[in-house]
Amino acid sequence: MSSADKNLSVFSTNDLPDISNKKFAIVVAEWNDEITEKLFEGAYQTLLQYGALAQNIERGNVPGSFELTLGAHWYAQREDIDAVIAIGVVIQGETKHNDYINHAVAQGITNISIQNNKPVIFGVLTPNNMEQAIDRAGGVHGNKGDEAAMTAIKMVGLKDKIF
Ligand code: DLZ
Repeated sequence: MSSADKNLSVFSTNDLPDISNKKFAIVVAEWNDEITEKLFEGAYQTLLQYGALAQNIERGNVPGSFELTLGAHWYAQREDIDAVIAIGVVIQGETKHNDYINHAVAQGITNISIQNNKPVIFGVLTPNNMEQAIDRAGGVHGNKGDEAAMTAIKMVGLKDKIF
């Protein structure tokens, strides 16, 4: 039985919203900036491509991915911002440093998204090496910055449908 047969209200993310009046913040970690710049560019261009206005997109840099949570929280607290995209690259090293950062940021972003009741998108790469990062920043596996922006757009649309 299809959803239509069941008379269900289905809030699908397939219908992309008009985002010409939506505001986005992109928070970018400066560590591994040769990669985070490409992710930022992918996210920024995708927002423009789907109708966001340049003046409605703000960017804030933070030193490293660990600081993404607080940077994103500051933007998420602003009423005029509809969604935040956090961009970082944490490359596996010889110690467990990357694990601690990744878990802290994933949990932190989840928390601030819920606390602020708005999409805060996890645009953080967690590759084993630089090659894997390059592959995901405009390489053979696409650009994860584009995907982060698409996720933001879809969640903004879904929120408007639900509330
Ligand atoms: C310290 C550190 C290390 C070792 N590696 C990365 C990394 O691969 N990616 C990244 O975004 N940041 C890294 N950092 C910096 C931390 O995120 C953070 O800025 C510092 O621990 C200070 O809080």
